[in-house]
Amino acid sequence: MESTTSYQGRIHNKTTRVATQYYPSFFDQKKATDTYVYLRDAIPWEQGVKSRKTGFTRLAKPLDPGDNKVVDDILTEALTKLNLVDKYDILGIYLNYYQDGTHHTPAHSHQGMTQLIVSLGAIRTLRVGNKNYFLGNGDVIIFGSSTHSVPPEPSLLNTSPQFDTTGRISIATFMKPTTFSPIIELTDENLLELVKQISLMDK
Ligand SMILES: O=C(O)CCC(=O)C(=O)O
Ligand SMILES: [Fe+2]
Repeated sequence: MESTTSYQGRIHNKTTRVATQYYPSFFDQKKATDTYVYLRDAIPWEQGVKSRKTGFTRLAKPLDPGDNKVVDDILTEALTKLNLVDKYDILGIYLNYYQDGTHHTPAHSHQGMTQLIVSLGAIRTLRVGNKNYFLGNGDVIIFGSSTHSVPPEPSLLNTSPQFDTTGRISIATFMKPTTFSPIIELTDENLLELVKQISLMDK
C-alpha cells in the first residue's frame, strides 16, 4: 500500500508543477481598457466567495467557456499567442471585480490546476507563493497550484498610470493539460508501443 501512495505522489508532483510565467502588457492598453469597461458594465456581478475571517471579499462571476464571447476571445488570443491551445483544456472561468482597495482575495490554492489570469484596470498585487507580482492593465500571468492571494490595499486611490480607475477585474482561468498531446516524444519504447497498436488495428 505504502509504495502505491508514494508512487502516486511522484506522478502528481511531476504533472502539476508549473513554473510561474509573467507577461507584463500582454494586451495593449486600448484593448485592456475596453474589455475592463465592457465587463464592469455587462456582467451581472454576484457577491464573491465570503471569507470566514473578513466576510465580503469581492464581486465575482463564475463562467463556463462559451458563456461570454468577449471573455472567450481574449482567452483564445492569450492561449494562441502563448502556443498553449493544444496543451490545455479550460475547465472553468472565474471573473473577479475589485471595486476598490478594500476588495481582496484571501490566500487559497487550486490543487492540480494551472491558472491563467488576465488582469484589467488598476494595478493590484498578486502574491504567488512568497513572490509579489504587481499586475497592471493588460498583464497576463500563469502559475500552478501554489497558494496565492490579492491582499487589500486600503490606500489605493488610482494606481494605474494609463487608466483612471481604482477598480480591477481579473479573468481567472482554470486549466488542465490535455490528456492527448500531439507532441509525443518518440523514444524506442513508445515507438515499439505505437507499432504494436497499429498492427493490432490492422487485424
Ligand atoms: O484576481 C486575481 O488575480 C486572483 C483571483 C483568483 O485567484 C481566483 O479567482 O481564483
Ligand atoms: Fe485562485
